[in-house]
Amino acid sequence: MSTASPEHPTWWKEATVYQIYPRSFKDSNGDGLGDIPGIIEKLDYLSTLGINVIWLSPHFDSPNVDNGYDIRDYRKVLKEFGSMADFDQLLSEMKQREMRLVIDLVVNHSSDEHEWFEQSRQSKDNPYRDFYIWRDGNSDGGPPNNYASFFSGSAWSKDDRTGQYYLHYFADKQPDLNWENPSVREEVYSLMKFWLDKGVAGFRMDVIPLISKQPDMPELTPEQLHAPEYAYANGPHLHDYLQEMNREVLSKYDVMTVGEAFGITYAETPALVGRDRNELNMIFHFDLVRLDRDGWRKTEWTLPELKEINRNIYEADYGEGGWGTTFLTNHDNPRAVSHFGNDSAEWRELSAKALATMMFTLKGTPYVYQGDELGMTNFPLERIDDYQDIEVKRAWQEEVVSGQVSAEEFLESYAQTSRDNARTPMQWSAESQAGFTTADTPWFAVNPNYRDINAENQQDNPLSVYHFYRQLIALRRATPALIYGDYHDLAPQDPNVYSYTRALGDQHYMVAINFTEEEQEAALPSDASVVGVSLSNYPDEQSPQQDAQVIQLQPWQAVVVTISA
Ligand code: ISL
Ligand code: CA
Repeated sequence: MSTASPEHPTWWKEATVYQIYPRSFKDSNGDGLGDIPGIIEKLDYLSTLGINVIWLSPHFDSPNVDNGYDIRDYRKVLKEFGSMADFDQLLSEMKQREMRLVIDLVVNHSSDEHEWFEQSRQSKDNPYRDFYIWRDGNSDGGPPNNYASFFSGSAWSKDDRTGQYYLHYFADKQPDLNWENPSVREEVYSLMKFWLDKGVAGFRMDVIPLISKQPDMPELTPEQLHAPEYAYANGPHLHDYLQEMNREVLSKYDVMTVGEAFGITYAETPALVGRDRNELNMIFHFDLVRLDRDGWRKTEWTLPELKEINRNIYEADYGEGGWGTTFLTNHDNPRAVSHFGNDSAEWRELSAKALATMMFTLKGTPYVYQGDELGMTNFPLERIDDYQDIEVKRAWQEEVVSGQVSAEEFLESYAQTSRDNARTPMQWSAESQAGFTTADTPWFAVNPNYRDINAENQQDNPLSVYHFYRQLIALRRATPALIYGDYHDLAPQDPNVYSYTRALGDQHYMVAINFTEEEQEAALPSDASVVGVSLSNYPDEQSPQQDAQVIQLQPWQAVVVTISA
């Protein structure tokens, strides 16, 4: 059977990426903190799963104010994570398993303990002064304008030594680098080459749309302040910088790049990922993972809203021959099964498999966040002391301690949305501390449900979430239509079932996913019928029959079927 061959087959379009948050993945030396030798111990686990690309969250020297997204030395491995020899060992062990390593490029800002900032803050005429963004205060001595930090408070901090303010979109210990300064750009390109020459296969680029600042930095309006990323992103030189980075560095290597497109609208997307743009290969949009957010407040979401977001994303990502990503969570979001599924004992496994079916059969390169392949859930966050994340602790000060919001409302919302939900240690076994560490107190508490939910009791169970992920990864890899095929939503307004087709040449697939605890049905495209069942999260006797005109779906049932054209 001849299937149309995809126009631009590429390894990073066919890959399955697995995100590792190193401090919570595996501790090899009993200090309670994950490390690189621990990752090496688990490469076979990932290889069996079918992973061929790892995105490693920052592994660099850092004071860990924002768990490594505050880099003190871009060429040094955080000592608690191991040595450069460990990093080189990880690379070579991955190469032996035909795995590629993508690392995190965090160059919108550095740590304030970076040598560049230590120099820059010394004096106004220090050679490194313009590595960062310094401004005089306004006429009554306050900050230069009303820019807000994503971690609460002003985005400006006054430095007593020179009396000027410096810009930091995140914590005050994460000063923004001044990309208008060619020396900053040269340093970034040089550090990128340092890691690429070691054999790294690309970069995930942290908040990359923020690197070009609006030159006059106007005051923000109240609605801009509600989501300042849109005012901060897409400055006048963003594309100049990315095209220069491509010319100077990326074009010289066979690498992949994925931009964290915080603050980028759909309309601005083709300029970043269009095939002939020579900027980024793909980006993360946040509309889907944040569709039930109003600032820090949790709101409700509906399936038609989720489908509409995907429609907009596909139009934006693929309009000019670009590419995209598909993901349900990461280290900044709650666990997928708790967020979009049903993490009760009755429905957790089924809904985790259903969500995975959606992720692996939608368009774009899939990104699995560590632990979601086990159906790991949110952590029972009850008190503010349960939280570790700087974002929550600073919001608590600004919202609750200031008296604006009740502790109950704040905690009720953050328990569902907090980044900490995804940062608890990986659950490897039912042993103490889930086999993550031999230490009595890991850096962050293990989820108490680790005895039920862990890798060990799933690896030997063919019906586990882990094995269902393994089957989905294999199915996608073997099916060009699921990678390169067209996408058509069969029922955009259906509030209970997500059903769509993927087609390439004469390969026609239909995916139907029941997002409810009741039986539902999914209509096939007119005059089509079921030819075969590729995958179902229910046992065979409840899978769609051949020649079916309508697919009956059990609660949280997900099916991938081949259909007649
Ligand atoms: O949306 C957010 C702000 O409220 C956060 O999820 C996050 O700050 C944003 O998505 C940008 O994330 C990236 O940059 C941050 C770091 O804290 C995040 O971990 C990183 O993914 C600053 O480097
Ligand atoms: Ca350790």
